[in-house]
Amino acid sequence: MSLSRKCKPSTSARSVKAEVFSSSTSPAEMEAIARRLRRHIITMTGRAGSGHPGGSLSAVEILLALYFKVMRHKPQDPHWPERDRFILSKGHAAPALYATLAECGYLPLDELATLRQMDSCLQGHTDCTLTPGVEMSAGALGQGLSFAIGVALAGRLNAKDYRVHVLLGDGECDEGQVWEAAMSAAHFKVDNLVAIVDNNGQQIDGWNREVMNLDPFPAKWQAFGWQVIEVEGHSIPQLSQAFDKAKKIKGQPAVIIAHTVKGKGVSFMENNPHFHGTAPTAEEVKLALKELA
Ligand SMILES: Cc1ncc(C[n+]2csc(CCOP(=O)(O)OP(=O)(O)O)c2C)c(N)n1
Repeated sequence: MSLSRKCKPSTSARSVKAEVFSSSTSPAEMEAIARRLRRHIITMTGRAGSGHPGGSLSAVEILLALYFKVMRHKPQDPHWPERDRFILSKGHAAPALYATLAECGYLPLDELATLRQMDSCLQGHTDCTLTPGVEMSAGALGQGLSFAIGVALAGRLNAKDYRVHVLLGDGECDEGQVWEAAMSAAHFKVDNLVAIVDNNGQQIDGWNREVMNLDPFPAKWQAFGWQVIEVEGHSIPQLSQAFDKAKKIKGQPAVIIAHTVKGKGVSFMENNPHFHGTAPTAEEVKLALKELA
């Protein structure tokens, strides 16, 4: 017996209107959506009493740029064969992805309140059999880049022009599989693929430089045959430009190293490893929502 159910279809005005998402969302609207995404992340994890708020908050603008500016996709048709793909490799940041999918219209906003419940379609880590718009079940770190390369190569074999985007954590890059995959993407000249690293400098136990130093991080990707683009990861214009630039790179994969802040947007969560995998208390939810009002 399955303990989880599929999400209800969305009936939001946005999703009914949206055929293919276009990049017409204004900067002010983008800022408002970013704030809403952060509010969703706080409310969802606070209500669930568990989850990963820190690495969800750091990824907000990356997801926003992709889903509202960069990618070609149809919320009403999650399996549309021509869609650009987004793969969340750091699967613990599921709240950020669920909030983004709900804001786009893949699922109703009120589903967000069910995060991590036994019968919810929104599990603590992503499950592609339950949530519309989720491309890969994740949670075991290190696998998403390999998966994304497979999806990108399939696109090439099938003469499809979709692009594949995969979001990794920087702590996740401690995994050897990431570098095996990186090597193969360069070898096979996978240029319909963009990896984004949410470079917030922290992982589960604190700062990367203390747990496992990744430096020199951009030089490592370059040495593995990737084009590296570095951006301020909370700037939508910089992210959008980086994705445009990545699209023009031929014969080589591209990685966007997005410099971000873990817990971004909530003063007491920023750069605080406690909120890697701990939900805010009811009091902290109140304080956070006040800051994000
Ligand atoms: C294979 C594997 N090992 C360990 C974990 C436990 N774990 C969950 S999140 C995390 C830290 C990830 O750090 P990072 O990728 O930097 O994520 P972010 O800081 O962006 O949340 C770890 C070790 C896991 N999910 N998978």
